[in-house]
Amino acid sequence: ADYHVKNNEGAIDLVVSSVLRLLGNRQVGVLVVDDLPSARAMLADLLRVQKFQVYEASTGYQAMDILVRQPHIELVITDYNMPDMDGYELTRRIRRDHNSDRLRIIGISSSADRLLSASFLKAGANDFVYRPYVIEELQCRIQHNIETLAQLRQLRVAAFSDYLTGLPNRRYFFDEGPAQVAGRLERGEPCCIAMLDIDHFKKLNDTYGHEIGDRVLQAVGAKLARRLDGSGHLLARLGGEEFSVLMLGLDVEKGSALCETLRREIESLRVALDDHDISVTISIGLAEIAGRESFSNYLAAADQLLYLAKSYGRNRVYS
Ligand code: GH3
Ligand code: MG
Ligand code: MG
Ligand code: MG
Repeated sequence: ADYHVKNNEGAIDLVVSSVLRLLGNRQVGVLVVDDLPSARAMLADLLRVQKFQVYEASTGYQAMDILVRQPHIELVITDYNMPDMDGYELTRRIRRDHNSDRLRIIGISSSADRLLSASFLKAGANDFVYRPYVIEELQCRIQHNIETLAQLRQLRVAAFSDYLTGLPNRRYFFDEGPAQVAGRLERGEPCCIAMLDIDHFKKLNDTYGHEIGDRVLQAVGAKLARRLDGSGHLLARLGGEEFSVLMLGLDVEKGSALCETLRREIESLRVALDDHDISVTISIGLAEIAGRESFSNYLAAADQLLYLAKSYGRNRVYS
């Protein structure tokens, strides 16, 4: 199976889109909370025209209920004066479970109390307007809050992905891995962790130069990502020419079989240079995650097994 890597953008898109999927998708949901139906409908219509997916609640309790069921909501616009729970209390309660790096809150009130805006902001709202408000102003405030979320999302993606390959990076792997493993083990499902390392990569760099080495790293990363896309397993570039796959729900036997598939895929990978193709092989160490050890201990165990795979001749899986 030839795979020509003249440019790697397709592969990076593939990986970034899977990172984005993990970090939350792009459809913007807005929740409008107001006990007065006419005011609520007016604002909801305004937002729908702007292509937001709009949800409406007439009480604070209803709003909290909707937030639980619609995790893609990114903005709550809430009235202050409402029976049972006012907008200030609603804001306080929302902030127990939702940080403002993923969910923005704008308060609205016709109250004459000029201190109300400060109270709202202290409770965790990001913005506030007094009624009667100028529609353009509210629209600008909504836009700014949505843009801020998008910027924060970009920062998260950048912080969690490897620049060269576009794969999830070491930070993401160590942030996300332990929680994923814990969830599986609780449900009695097996997990294993694979360390992958390109064979004689230093020689490849010495022979062809660092730039070609980089292209090979991209090609290997893209091939692994393509093979694992949709599997639910967690692939990352840990650094250098080392990758890891956290195999969720697989015991060591099934994990071995998957490692063997990955090994063969890389063996058959061809990276096209101007005058000829080059190929590489990988060695893999696979450790079962059986219980109480720390995540990094299991990774260290996989690394030990990788060392054995190297010493037995490379281009093989050792578990
Ligand atoms: P082994 O089969 O035992 O794994 O040998 P190796 O040569 O692959 O292993 P070694 O750890 O000695 O060398 C790894 C090399 O990977 C050394 C380093 O220059 C290279 N490397 C690390 N990161 C990058 C990178 O981002 N780009 C390129 N081109 N090379 C890198
Ligand atoms: Mg009201
Ligand atoms: Mg290495
Ligand atoms: Mg190596």
